Amino acid sequence: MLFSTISTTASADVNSKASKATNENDLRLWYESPAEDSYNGWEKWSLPIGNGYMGASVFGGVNRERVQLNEKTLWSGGPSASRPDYNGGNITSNAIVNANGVNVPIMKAIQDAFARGDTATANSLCNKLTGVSDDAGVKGYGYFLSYGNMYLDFKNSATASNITDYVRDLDLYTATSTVNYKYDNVNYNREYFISYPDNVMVTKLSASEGGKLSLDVNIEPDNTRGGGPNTNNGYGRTFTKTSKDGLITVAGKLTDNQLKFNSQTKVINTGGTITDLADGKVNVTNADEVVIITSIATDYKNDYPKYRTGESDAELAARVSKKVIDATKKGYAGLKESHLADYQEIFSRFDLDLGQTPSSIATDKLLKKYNDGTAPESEQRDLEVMLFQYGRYLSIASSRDGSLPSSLQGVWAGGNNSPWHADYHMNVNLQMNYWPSYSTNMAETALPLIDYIESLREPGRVTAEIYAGIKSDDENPENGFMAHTQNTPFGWTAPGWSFDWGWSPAAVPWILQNVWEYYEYTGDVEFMREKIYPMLKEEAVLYEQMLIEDPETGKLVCSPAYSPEHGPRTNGNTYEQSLIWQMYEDVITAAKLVGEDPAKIEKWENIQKKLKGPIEIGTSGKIKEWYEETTLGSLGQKGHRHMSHLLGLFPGDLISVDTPELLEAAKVSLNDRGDQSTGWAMGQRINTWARVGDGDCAYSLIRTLFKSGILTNLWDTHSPFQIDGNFGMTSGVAEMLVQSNMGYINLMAAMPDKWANGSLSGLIARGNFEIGMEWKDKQATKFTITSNNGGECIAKYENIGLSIVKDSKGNLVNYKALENEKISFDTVKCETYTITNIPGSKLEAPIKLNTIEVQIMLLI
Ligand code: FUC
Ligand code: CA
Repeated sequence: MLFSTISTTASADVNSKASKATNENDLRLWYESPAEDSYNGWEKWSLPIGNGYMGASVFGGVNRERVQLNEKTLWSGGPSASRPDYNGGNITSNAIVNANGVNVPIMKAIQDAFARGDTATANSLCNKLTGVSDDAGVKGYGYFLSYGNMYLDFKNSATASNITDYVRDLDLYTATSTVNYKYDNVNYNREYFISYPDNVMVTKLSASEGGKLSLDVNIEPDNTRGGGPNTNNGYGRTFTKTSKDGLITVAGKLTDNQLKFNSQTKVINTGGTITDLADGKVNVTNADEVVIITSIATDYKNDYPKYRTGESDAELAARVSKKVIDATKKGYAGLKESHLADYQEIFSRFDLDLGQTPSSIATDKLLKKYNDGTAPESEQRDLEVMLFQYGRYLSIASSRDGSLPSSLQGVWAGGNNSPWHADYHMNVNLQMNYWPSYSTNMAETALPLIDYIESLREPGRVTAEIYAGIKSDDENPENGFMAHTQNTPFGWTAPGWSFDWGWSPAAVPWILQNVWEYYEYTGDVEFMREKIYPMLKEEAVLYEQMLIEDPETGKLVCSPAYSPEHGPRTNGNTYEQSLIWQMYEDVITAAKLVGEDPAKIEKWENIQKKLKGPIEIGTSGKIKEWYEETTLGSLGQKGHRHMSHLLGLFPGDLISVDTPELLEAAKVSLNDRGDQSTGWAMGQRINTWARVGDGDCAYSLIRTLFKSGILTNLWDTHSPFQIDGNFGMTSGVAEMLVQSNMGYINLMAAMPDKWANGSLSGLIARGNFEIGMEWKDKQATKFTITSNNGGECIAKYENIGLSIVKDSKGNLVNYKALENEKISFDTVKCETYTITNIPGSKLEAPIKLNTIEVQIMLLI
């Protein structure tokens, strides 16, 4: 085995993979040198672990190990003693006096100006339709901050140049990172994981000889501004650090908003001695093995308007302390077992085989070979499957029930000045973070998103009242909430401080698609009734009041509008109209399912019918992005990274293979946008080309993404590092394999030539059907469909109407052959159906017989 040399130093339990793995390097990111100790090293080379609440990035330094620590709620901004009037960024006096001397929200005045044909006034009034500017960093927009670093300073003379067999890795089967090397004939091993069930980070140090571990353990809060724009990011903090009985306690608060934080790090030695040092570090001398347990928390709570748990310093400390004490009692083996059980239960649900062979070269080298075209096919597949599964890994690591959702950088920040504040952007980014959650069988990782969007309702009502004049009160409770391009965990729902990037009310209808899809995939009606429908309904009610009649067409339009992030300012656009259409589509379906609000359903159906657009084809044969667009490029920029006018194709349902004319126009628009773009934008293009049904185009986008959008640690880069593109890639691959948004399961929907042979299991289609597939020479040989909820299954594949369907007992299942290569059959909950004997696509004009006859014919 070529790769055996790199595994000799790892301890046995680290190498024991889930049963699927056939090879040490299967789904393993690995490198032969440490990440450089710098921001650049963090961004491109460090390896991320996390449990939704906490994140850490392992550098793997030889003499000095650095583990960057993150806690998802450590945010500056929001309510503060220094900002008694914090109001989520809303400008409270956002009203103007109209010609009649009456106060009206600016939005209304802009609409009136558009209606009068006075676009100059409309344009200039848009400049007022903003939130509070927080360029100076004092109004409370805030930053996701870095907690700090754990440093392990080893007391030997090992350096990068006098050791051998150095390997650090991240194993996606075990969600564990290790560092291994050989120094002076001793094998040293470090292991790191963050457990969700126990909410602690566990570090284990071992060596092949006793008494070899001597080091100082240090937790260093991040009290530096960090590089980047010269703003006040609120990084400053006061804290105390003490060590006692091997426990390092850091306790303090952020100066900006008085947010309390506490971390406790317990150092446990086997053999040797342990000493508390005066500066709050812990020294270990001559130990055989060391286990370090870390837990971090803040007193943040996603509860408007205070956003605090109300805990005292002592109560917060006690909460963290309990985690560490419980984990210490449980011990390393027990912690590892719980971590693996929890993580693998989710991760192992989806398996993808594209004929890959795990490469025997380090991941950064493989990436290079992939990009310069010298990697053999099987290694190309290896990297493609790895990036796909990495997106699933990153979801599980950055978004778990009870945590805030995954932000622009998941749960990782390498300093206090993260790009775009590492916030929640909703004009594409947060949506993309959750595109793969359901189809790749990790629905529970989307719960933080659903909770978070729900938490925007209360502050969002204030924004709706101030900006759109739509008020929620006792008479009209839950009368509509608004949020825009960017928001924070402190309910910042105001538009941004510049209209042109900041105004985007349709961001909420858009993110509600991610919320609604939880129901579509899981079929959990009760959850939908309690949690999802009320959100959709409130938004539908908002738009009942916000839509106005377009003076030219008499249709309903939301105005003003701005296509992210290139405008221009118009009276409605395709972005907003198609998202509003989809929101009504989903809320109507939801209301019918829960059997509520018949009057509303009628009203919403009328509104939906009267919507301007949503999709129009222009003179250049493209999907128009603006209704006043003449030829391609006559408004806005050609080739722009955002594809907001194509949201009806993906993730929406307005344009599909079933609307060929619109689909053709969408292709013109897609080609106009081009392949080369920023990381997330290429992620979006993969999904969109997959919906076109063009697997080769989608595949070529994956190659382009690898070339210019993937860093050596396989994080996606915009640039800089932005995690959405990772999730976009994973979702895109799932869309290439199977689609289910058009009322049926479209099997092998967009297979590229490069993936001619393969198999998969565990892909989820809407209706909670779990799909397995096997294919050879691009021809399906077998489908399995497990019906998790029962109900009718409609599946589409070429010649599927001539195949054989059997249940798990081998009984033939009677199906109806439908038009357009579809079949339909009733399913029993928890039963698995196998579809085989699918005639190859070469078959000429298959005669459609009734099912029984076909099955009999094929059996004899
Ligand atoms: C959107 C994009 C940018 C960037 C930012 C975080 O506004 O247009 O490219 O990804 O989000
Ligand atoms: Ca949909």
